[in-house]
Amino acid sequence: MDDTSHTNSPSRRRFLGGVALGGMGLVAGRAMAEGHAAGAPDPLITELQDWANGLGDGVDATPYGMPIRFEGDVIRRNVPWLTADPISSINFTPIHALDGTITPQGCAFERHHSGAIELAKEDYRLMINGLVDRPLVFTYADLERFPRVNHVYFCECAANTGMEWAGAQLNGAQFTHGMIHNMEYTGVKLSTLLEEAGVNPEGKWVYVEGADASSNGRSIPLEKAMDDVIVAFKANGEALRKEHGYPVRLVVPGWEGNMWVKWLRRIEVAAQAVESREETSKYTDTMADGTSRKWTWVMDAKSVVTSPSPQMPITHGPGPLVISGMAWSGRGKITRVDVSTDGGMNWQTARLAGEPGNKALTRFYLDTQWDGSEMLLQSRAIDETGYVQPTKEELRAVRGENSVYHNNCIQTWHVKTTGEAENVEVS
Ligand SMILES: Nc1nc2c(c(=O)[nH]1)N[C@H]1C(S)=C(S)[C@@H](COP(=O)(O)O)O[C@H]1N2
Ligand SMILES: [Mo]
Repeated sequence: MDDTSHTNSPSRRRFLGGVALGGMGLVAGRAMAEGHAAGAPDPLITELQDWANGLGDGVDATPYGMPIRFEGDVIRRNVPWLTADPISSINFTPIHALDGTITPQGCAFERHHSGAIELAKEDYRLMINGLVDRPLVFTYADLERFPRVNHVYFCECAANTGMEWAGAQLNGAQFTHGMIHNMEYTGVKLSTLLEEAGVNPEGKWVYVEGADASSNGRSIPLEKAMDDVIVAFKANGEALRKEHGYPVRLVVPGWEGNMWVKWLRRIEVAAQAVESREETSKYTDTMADGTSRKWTWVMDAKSVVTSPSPQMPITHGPGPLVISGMAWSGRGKITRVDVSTDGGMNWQTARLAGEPGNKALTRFYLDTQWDGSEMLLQSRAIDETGYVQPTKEELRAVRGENSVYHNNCIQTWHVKTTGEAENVEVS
């Protein structure tokens, strides 16, 4: 619990807006974190409460349970001005309010190009055609007869954090980093189905598309398709929700979300990538010199402090403080996460909760003591390839400010003496 991160260095960096960090003083009037150790008796302890004086709901009150009403603001949220309409739009996972690693489907972000469609299992067909020995069509029931796998993976939209390139913009981890979810998928390996169809030697790519109007057609190298891609029908133990591709979606571990085709209807084995279609050129990154980075499928290591953060202010005074966040890498496992409370001058190694998963979210904690002074809170992820999450300056130096996709830079929250937090940049 020893917090070694605070220094009084005069060279302490300034953050956007030009305000220098203040002193180290405690907040006036703030009590230490403690219960009702002394003083007036607590009626919640001494008095009989309503909920103990009558009966609760019977077992059939909610055949399918929803979160209790007190958690009613832990929901997906949209930023209306980002896109023209909610049909071809995106919303954000309330990552600031979640803990652990698994994202409940009910609040996992959605991204649709032509809306979430309703497709019954009975009407579901999956076709494999192209450069195969036997073109095949599977029903949903057919898919259930192949050997199954279970894996936890994150799915991150390539546009996650995309609004933050030019400057700190959206005030909340939900909005800056919420185009991500992490679920346990059950399904059949794509390689199992491709082997059933028999891929011809000329086959080097698969073109995958969905049953919705946009089709969201994408080309995936055969090597990846045969590696860890899953044709999934369950998430977190239950059927996929409509908005996540019911009844079947593609899971493309570690790769950008747009390749995770929902309402999967066709897989065509091809000699080349289908590039002529408009969609395949959408997810390119514009570099500082105007050229494009293309086929940047893998999501690089990234992390964010989810609490404290703008939507999760510190509501207690100085004393014990749990700093929490999540880290992930499309290249494998997270090996270390560092946390800084002074804008990246000093770093402490955070505690990883549980074994880091492969291409899955890892939860980290820094159990620290807050002295009540301002903090410039950051986290920095390192993955098993040795890759270190870059600062915003480092990333801009390579990609410029005109990029939209693949912004995996270190995020800074300015935590004030009041405990409130704000999205800022250090420079
Ligand atoms: N068929 C289909 N699949 C799709 C899309 C779509 O619009 N249609 N959107 C893609 C994009 S851009 C992303 S980021 C992910 C989001 O998955 P989710 O809605 O389950 O969060 O789905 C991908 N798969
Ligand atoms: Mo996306």
